[in-house]
Amino acid sequence: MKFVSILMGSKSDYSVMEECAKTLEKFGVLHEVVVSSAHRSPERTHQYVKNAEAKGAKVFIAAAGMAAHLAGVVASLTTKPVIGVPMKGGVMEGMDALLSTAQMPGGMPVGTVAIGSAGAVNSAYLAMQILAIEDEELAAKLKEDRILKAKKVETDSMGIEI
Ligand code: RP5
Repeated sequence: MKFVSILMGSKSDYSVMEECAKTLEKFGVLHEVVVSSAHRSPERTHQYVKNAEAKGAKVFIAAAGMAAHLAGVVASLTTKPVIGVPMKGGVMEGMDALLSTAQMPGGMPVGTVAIGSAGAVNSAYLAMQILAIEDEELAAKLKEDRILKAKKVETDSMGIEI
């Protein structure tokens, strides 16, 4: 069964990554959330990615903070798209995680989104946009969502017509 896999380096990342899961739920996209660390549980991470791919994971989302190697490790284990979400925290408020996640060597990409909450939500959207290439129903839902977002801008503009 096709699904999106969400990995987090720590349970402490879930307060932010919950928004990713909720966004996927809103669109009815199957997903599973797993805590596994690149550093604290490397073997578990390897085993999970291999099993998840065999079970039908089509896109991996990996969130981690500080020396955030989780997305890079996941990318080393699969040729499915990997989206990295840098978590805030540590002394650099997520800049350390952003660079650790994004600065992958050539040929080993991690599609990296914004630090924290916006990144968590965008990781879900990006995963869905990837799935929607071959899922017309999901593509239609994403288009409808864009229309609603544009309408909200108009509503928020307090009666000023353009
Ligand atoms: C990273 O270290 C995790 O992804 C988390 O963002 C950060 C801190 O982890 P905890 O000490 O809260 O478990 O590996």
